[in-house]
Amino acid sequence: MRISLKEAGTLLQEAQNIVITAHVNPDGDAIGSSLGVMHYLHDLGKRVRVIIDDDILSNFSFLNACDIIEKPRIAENGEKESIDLLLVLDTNIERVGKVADAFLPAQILNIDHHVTNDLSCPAVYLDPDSAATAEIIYQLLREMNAEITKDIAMAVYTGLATDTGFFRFPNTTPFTMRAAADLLERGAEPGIISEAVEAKPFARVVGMAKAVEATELFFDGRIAGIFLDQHSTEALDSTEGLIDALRVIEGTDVSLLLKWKEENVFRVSMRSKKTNVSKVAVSFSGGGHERAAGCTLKMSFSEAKRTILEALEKAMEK
Ligand SMILES: [Mn+2]
Repeated sequence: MRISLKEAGTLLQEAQNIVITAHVNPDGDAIGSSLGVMHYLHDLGKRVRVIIDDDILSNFSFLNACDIIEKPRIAENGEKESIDLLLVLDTNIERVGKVADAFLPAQILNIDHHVTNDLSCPAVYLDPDSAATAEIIYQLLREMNAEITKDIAMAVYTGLATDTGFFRFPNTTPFTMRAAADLLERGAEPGIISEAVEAKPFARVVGMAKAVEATELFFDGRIAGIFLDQHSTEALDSTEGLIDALRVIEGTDVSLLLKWKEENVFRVSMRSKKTNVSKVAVSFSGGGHERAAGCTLKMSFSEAKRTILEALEKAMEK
């Protein structure tokens, strides 16, 4: 059921023992939003933990309390721990991994900005017009008259900045910029944040350059794609940011990254300037936003490549 921002705030205020979680493969928005709310609830004297079923990139360790993020632990007898509230951020509950099995929450509150959220949680605040979940968190904190400390400002700004490509993507609105300006006034340090978030090991920079060299163009150059089979995927320690290197190619609408995940399973990420790639992602049971979406294809490498290109060309013809 969809609820208002005020109702979401009431659920947070009423709970004492709270677990915050976000999607696996957590990005700056998932981590920044989680830590932002965590600091606020902690300042109110509540018992609050952040539990995410994945590794946290060291790029985010500059954020205060990033080191308190835990992984879920399932009790040996399978018993779930009772808590007042499970706060699910930046995804619906489908993508939180084992966190869903570890707890028995009296209430689940889902806050998200993905247009593909299926509203399956009992209480959902969904705003697909928000640039980031962090932007909703900012609104929520203002709604609750929260004191926005430097720790909160750093975390929430990180979410805003990373989901908007540092305020360049078309999801950036006047409200996003005003929120960011306000967070700067409350202590967020944009230079420190961008430097930390964008830092990459030398080997990754060189590996990415090699991957970019293998970029292929399709459909009169309107699609630019990198296709990584098992060998090429394993040669890279991360593909973070790789797809963004293709966005700048002149005449390209859709940038595409296909990478190996496991035997006959490939992960597809798409970014676009015009085409609604969330529709393409949803047609393969994925999700995301109109201009940034992803899905998983269970088939051979060559089949996956052909399948996603055909779907994209069809979507672009309209
Ligand atoms: Mn997000």
